Amino acid sequence: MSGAIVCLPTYNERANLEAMVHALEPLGVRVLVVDDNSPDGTGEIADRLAEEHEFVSVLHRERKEGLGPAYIAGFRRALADGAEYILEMDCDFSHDPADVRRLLAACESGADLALGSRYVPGGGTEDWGLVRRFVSAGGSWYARALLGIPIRDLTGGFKCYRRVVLERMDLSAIASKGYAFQIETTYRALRLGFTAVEIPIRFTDRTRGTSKMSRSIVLEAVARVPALRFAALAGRI
Ligand SMILES: Nc1nc2c(ncn2[C@@H]2O[C@H](COP(=O)(O)OP(=O)(O)OP(=O)(O)O)[C@@H](O)[C@H]2O)c(=O)[nH]1
Ligand SMILES: [Mg+2]
Repeated sequence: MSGAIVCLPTYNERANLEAMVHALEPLGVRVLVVDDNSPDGTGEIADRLAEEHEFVSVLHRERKEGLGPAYIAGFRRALADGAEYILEMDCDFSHDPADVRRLLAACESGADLALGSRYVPGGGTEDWGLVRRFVSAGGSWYARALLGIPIRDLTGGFKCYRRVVLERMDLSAIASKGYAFQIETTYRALRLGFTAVEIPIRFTDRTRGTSKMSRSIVLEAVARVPALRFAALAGRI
């Protein structure tokens, strides 16, 4: 069994989870579903899949607290389970499961952190309207400018970490819940001296289930970016 674990956070993903697990099966990775007590029964589907497949396991959390806390719980479990590489991925097919191999290959050939990136040549978004494009691209531009780091796509949620990156990161200090979590984890990794590479990906809109993106998630990111910069200036990260 490969040393890679894909953390799949789920909240009301009953229409996507089983297909996603089957899409990941041929890749030889382990899958850790992190479900926040989804009212639509995603957690029970995850339990059944874990019974049927040795490569699948489930972490049940009491309540929905956002992506950040779900991923942190998943990272801790993946580290405890001995994963060499730990991946983040949405469970709505916006991220192409086949790209897991490309992110893993980047880490296997030396990168500490591989980022699925929409904003490098070869990457992009499909089906997005102007507003969504503007919010996403503007968000990455804003974070890049304020933090002073050369990463084009800072808010993406398709990532592969080499184990040591998460071991060295102070996971309990991470307060971000939504997109800010993606910015914060990448920034912390770079501050620790790790290397990041951007791997071009095509991002497609979900066709099943509903988005959990909200205005408060965007506003959190807007506020967290300067807070992160100040924390770095003060030597706290
Ligand atoms: N465990 C857990 N998973 C979550 C939570 N919020 C979102 N997710 C999952 O995180 C992934 C990404 O969430 P989405 O709702 O697709 O949000 P998004 O990708 O930022 O926004 P869209 O592009 O509009 O879909 C999906 O697999 C969700 O089910 C949460 O609070 N807890
Ligand atoms: Mg999504």
